Amino acid sequence: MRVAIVGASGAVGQEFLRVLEEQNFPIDELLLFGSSRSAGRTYIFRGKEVKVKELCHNDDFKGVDIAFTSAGAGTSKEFAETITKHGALMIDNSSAFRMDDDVPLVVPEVNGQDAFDTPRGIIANPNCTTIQMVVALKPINDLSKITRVHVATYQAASGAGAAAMDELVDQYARLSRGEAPEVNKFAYQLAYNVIPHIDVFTDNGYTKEEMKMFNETRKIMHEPALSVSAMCVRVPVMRAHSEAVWVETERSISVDEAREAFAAAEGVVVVDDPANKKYPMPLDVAGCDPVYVGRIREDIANERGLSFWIVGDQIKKGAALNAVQIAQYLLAHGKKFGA
Ligand code: 11C
Repeated sequence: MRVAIVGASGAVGQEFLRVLEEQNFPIDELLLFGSSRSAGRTYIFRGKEVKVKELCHNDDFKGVDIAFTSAGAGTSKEFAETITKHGALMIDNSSAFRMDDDVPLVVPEVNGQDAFDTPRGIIANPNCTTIQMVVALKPINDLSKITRVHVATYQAASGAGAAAMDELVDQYARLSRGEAPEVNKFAYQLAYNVIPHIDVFTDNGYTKEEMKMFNETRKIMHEPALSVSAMCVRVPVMRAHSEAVWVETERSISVDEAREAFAAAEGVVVVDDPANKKYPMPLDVAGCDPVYVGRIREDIANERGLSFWIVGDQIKKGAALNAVQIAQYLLAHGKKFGA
């Protein structure tokens, strides 16, 4: 199997290298692509150096079976044809094609089967906040249809990329020296702050990030009428997103029932023992694969409501791992590559 990573030098690109190794993904040859700036850099994969090639409009993707792309929506749009024209399956981490009817938007634990319907040779990986939320919504929705979701997010710097993570570290360092922090990647200083603004604002007062949670959740869960109201907030955390979630279901679900369903759900780990101060936190979850759920309780403001707290590593399950799991799902369910 020939596998390519596009955007190899970015935070998600680097995570692809780690996840493909960790998952022992079947690869005969790995190709790395990036911008002219990152071309020529080398990275180690399974003990061997691999050099980054510049992404160009040529035939470099001939013979590639799967291309994991994470270089921004503009690059994905510009290079989709170049990447897929010889038959490579593009698993795209950007927002470029997520809401296109002829591109499946996939979280394997929820709608893995959709990954087989790829008329354009493209599968979209959802937004990180959506991925971790739908993994947790699925077992509840299986008990009783969810009619409404409210969610407040606490999103790490990693969501804005490697340079943003560096900026957060640098802001704390400068402030500790009594210097003014540099602000480039966020709207304001993030160190010692929270910023209720991720991506751009849309006409309805929600941000694009919040509308992604609304639209993507409906598409992945095949629930076109589901209401999802999100408030997305950037917090000075390095690399795992947290979410406070309130759901309303058609019938009321007890906490015990919910806890049992979460515990049995694929990709979910329950950490819920408040008496012993046990609940998921980003510091503990960074670098881990599952979505962690805790603080499971009845919503005292809604008799058919449940509330819980979820934490997932944004670069792993929120990005690279989910994309690799899509490919693993296809392989496990009979898709042939390189035939
Ligand atoms: C963030 N969720 O935390 C965003 C990053 O649509 O893939 C991912 C943006 C996307 O800033």
